[in-house]
Amino acid sequence: MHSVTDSVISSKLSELFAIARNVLVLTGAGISAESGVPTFRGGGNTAVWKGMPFDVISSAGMLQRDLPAVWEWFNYRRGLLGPVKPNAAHHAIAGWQKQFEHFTVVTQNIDGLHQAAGSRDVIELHGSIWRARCFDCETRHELRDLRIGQEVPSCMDCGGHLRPDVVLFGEMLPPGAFERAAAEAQHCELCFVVGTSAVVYPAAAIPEIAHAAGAYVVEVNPEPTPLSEICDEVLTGKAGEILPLLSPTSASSSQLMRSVPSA
Ligand code: BJW
Ligand code: ZN
Repeated sequence: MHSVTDSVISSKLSELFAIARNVLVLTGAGISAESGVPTFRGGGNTAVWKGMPFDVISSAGMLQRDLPAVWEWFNYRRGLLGPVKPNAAHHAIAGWQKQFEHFTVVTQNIDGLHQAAGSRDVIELHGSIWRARCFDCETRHELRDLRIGQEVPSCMDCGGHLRPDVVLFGEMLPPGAFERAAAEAQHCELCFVVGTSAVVYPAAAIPEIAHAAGAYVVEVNPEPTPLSEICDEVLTGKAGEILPLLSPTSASSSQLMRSVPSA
């Protein structure tokens, strides 16, 4: 088991963090793990629900075959998420938006925890578990206040069937979401990749774009990922322990800095 003591922040990163004007953060399920939200992959495990791997139940095919089962799966997860609170990593990132001239949070998560921590204008690549969308008229409906039973809910505007407003495997991302994230990645100087296995595309292309455009790419994850090789720095450990160390007010940040020889 890794802990934050396995990782130290380089002087290069702390310098860049102090002077950068344009910073992008891409997050995945791992950032919410310390809030108690299960991840999909990691630690050698894959999430399974009622005997079905999540990539079967969370797929465009399942939506066609069994819409009630898809609703049951997302109702179950909304129930789990109800009492969940953002953790130190979400709060650190929300604090960073005050520090940089241009700051972008791109998330693959559908849990809304970045917004709950105070992050604004979050680019949600995979939608939100707190919204439904009408198959017929495409109207989006807030689910937080809606009582959902066992049935497939109907659209309040046209009576059509609703579906969770999330991006399932084999579906397109919300119009413009990837394009906006990719444009921000092109221009950032510093790119953090936090708590993602970096296997799902096109989201995993965001740090690749930042790297190709010359950004300093930093991964924060207890485990290596396919992206680790192209990262300029890999901080091995939990997001909730590592990210607050970068925040300017963190008392312990200076103790964890080290000098790295320049490449
Ligand atoms: C910690 C931690 C701690 C633990 N601190 N870290 C190119 C190549 C190959 C395939 C494709 C490709 N382009 C597209 C595809 C197909 C597919 C895809 O990528 N497949 C690959 C998996 C093979 N992509 C799609 O289908 C996408 N659509 C698309 O491309 O449209 C165009 C198209 C349409 C039709 C045909 C062809 C193309 C859509 C992808 C949608 C993904 N949806 C899901 C489900 C959302 C709804 C739901 O929640 O059920 O999104 S899948 C699931 O994976 C979810 C996540 O957002 C996503 C990414 O997972 P994430 O966030 O990385 O989590 P984990 O669990 O994988 O990793 C957690 C990490 O955290 C681990 O590394 C841990 O170590 C770490 N961790 N604790 C920090 N405390
Ligand atoms: Zn409708």
